[in-house]
Amino acid sequence: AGYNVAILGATGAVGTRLIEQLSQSTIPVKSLKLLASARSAGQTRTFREQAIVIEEAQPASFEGIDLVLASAGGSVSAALAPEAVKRGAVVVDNSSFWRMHDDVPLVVPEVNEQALYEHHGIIANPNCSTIQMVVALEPVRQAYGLNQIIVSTYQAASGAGQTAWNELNAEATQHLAGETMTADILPVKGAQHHYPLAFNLLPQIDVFEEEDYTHEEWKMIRETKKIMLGDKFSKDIKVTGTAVRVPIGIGHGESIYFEVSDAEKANVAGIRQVLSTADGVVLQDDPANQLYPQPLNAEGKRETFVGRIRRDVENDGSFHMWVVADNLLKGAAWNTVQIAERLVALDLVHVPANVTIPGPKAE
Ligand code: A2P
Ligand code: 11C
Repeated sequence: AGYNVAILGATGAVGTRLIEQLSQSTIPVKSLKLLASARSAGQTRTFREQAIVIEEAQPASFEGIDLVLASAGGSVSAALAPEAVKRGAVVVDNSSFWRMHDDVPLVVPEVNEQALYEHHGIIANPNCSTIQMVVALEPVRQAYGLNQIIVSTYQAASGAGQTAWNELNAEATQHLAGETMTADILPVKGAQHHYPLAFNLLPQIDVFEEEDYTHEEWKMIRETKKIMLGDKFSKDIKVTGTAVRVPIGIGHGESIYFEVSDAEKANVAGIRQVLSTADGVVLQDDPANQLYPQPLNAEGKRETFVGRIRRDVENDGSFHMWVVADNLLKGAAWNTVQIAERLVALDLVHVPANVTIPGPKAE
């Protein structure tokens, strides 16, 4: 009994944690295949005390595989996820490539697990900053309704991958040694200009798109609507925000302003009560004792931490909160493995007969 599992992108910042989270999960793993680029083929990684040799990912790698956990970037997922599905594997994908496809559920188990029943072989894991926001806000929406969300993010360097995180550390060392900081990656690979992140803040995550919003900001808008409302263009909740890169390694922070629908019923004590029992949430909200979420304390944890809940003193029915999570765990590897655990529990680890396998189509 058990599943033949493959991890695609097994050497990356997220892939490394996929191996770890899978080893700690309840999923019965019959065999595990570790896939990456040709550059890593031949290296080994350990899973449940067993050494596994990394192989170069190719379409044929997915023969006999039941479940793929992927985090190798959009272009790799675009090419290889349909190849895996064709061979009968269900793919849980971390890249942004499939998220907005109509046949691809975009899932945060605490919020919209039921969307898993609609899968056609590929399930998308949302963007890290979206995941922690909807984990914190869905219980509020269930209790009081939501009209509007305005978020400002404080995002760690590891969100942009291991190389960006290395760049931040190198810049900090350079600066403290009195040297000029060199930047080649952030704010985004391939951009015309690169700026140091150390001792700095960069109000640009990913490329600029329509209305001068960045791709990260559009992701937070569209993904939030798809996850909470099932429609990426819904107007039922207004969502907007500003995404900022901050000079830390792990742990995204978010300052969230939200307006509830039922202003008469909602108050701070009620919101705290709702969040104190919400799935996947840890309430850390005690100003008198200086208790509030911090990235250093969230690192390595699966939960989303919420604090600084308070009313907006000018707008009735509006509130503020501060939300922190480990972007590589709840934001990526843990949410992916959690989706896989739910697929196993619901007996959904099979490609339904007669479905259209999603063809490559940009998000
Ligand atoms: P590799 O280490 O062999 O390049 P990160 O997001 O931290 O940069 O990690 C990206 C992951 O995607 C790595 O595991 C990387 O493997 C993998 N990857 C990159 N290109 C390919 C490819 N063409 N085929 C398979 N895996 C790839
Ligand atoms: C960041 N949120 O922090 C991005 C990384 O769509 O999965 C996640 C990219 C994604 O840079």
